[in-house]
Amino acid sequence: MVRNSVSAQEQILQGNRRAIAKAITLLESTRPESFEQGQELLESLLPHAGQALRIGITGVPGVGKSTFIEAFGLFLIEQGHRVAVLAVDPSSQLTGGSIMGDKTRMNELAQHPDAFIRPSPSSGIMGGVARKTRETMLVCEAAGYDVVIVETVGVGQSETMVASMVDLFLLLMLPNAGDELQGIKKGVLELADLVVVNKSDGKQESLAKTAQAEYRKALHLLPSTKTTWTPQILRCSALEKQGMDKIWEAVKSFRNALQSSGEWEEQRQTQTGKWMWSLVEEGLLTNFCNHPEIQKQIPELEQAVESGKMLPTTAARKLLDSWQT
Ligand SMILES: Nc1nc2c(ncn2[C@@H]2O[C@H](COP(=O)(O)OP(=O)(O)OP(=O)(O)O)[C@@H](O)[C@H]2O)c(=O)[nH]1
Ligand SMILES: [Mg+2]
Repeated sequence: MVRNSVSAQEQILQGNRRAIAKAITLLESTRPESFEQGQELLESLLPHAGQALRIGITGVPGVGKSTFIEAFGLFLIEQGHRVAVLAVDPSSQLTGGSIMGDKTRMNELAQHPDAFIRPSPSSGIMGGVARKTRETMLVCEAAGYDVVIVETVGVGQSETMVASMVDLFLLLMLPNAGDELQGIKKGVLELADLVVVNKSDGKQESLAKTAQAEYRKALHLLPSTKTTWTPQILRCSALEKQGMDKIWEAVKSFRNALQSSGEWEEQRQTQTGKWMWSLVEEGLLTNFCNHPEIQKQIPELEQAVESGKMLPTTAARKLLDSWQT
């Protein structure tokens, strides 16, 4: 097994796509032995990861995320980069995901030898999706992808999760500002380092300009999450592949600003620390739920709490007491 994982490591470091896909499958596996093997492989890859620029992208359904990633990804490849695209879709286990649509909208990118596209892991809980996405990101980085894009289609919780694993968070918006500001949760706007008004083409171009001005005002009123960066508002047309250069310039100024102030490294360190704690939390919870004594009590206590016969505090205390003894 050890020899196996050494050669798998080498293949991944050389950028072998099959080996990358196999590693990701191992990491997503629910079978304990595959999982162990995956973790071992991941640990051997970690020293080679961390060099990429990590970009989170979000926006309401239909804003043009897939079209944008296709245009932006191809632009980056033209500039000599290698691009990995990972999707986080908490609803994918219910709907089957938007993967089918994405395959057609990211057609050229999906087939490009310098791109790697991976749909959302379909694990039930958000914590599981977060872990798998982060691990996939690290495998891709070790394989030499120097720009990693993490796309999320959720509105709400998944954005915060993605923001906790990327360097820059990009929010795509529609040109009709009024509706949009209501559709997007305020907390999500606050996470954005870059706001890009998409579909700035044809008849919608003047609307997009108005929207740009509106968002400038709106963002002005919000607290910035970074000390050394003020969020920028740009426009583009993903469909016509216009505006990609300006967005990339903004991404690079963001990186320069944060790297020279030390905020870049600081953010990465904070994220790594939080990552450790989320693994600890996950481990504790699994351990807790697998405890035979606790498993026995859960249905009854849950029922008692839900029907109002027992206080949640009492039930939680009972469970925790059983765990500790
Ligand atoms: N006019 C115009 N249409 C666009 C642009 N970008 C995307 N579209 C169109 O908007 C629609 C939705 O685009 P998608 O890229 O699928 O949007 P999405 O955000 O990925 O949508 P979901 O995957 O459903 O969340 C498609 O019909 C696109 O052709 C653009 O820049 N201009
Ligand atoms: Mg899409």
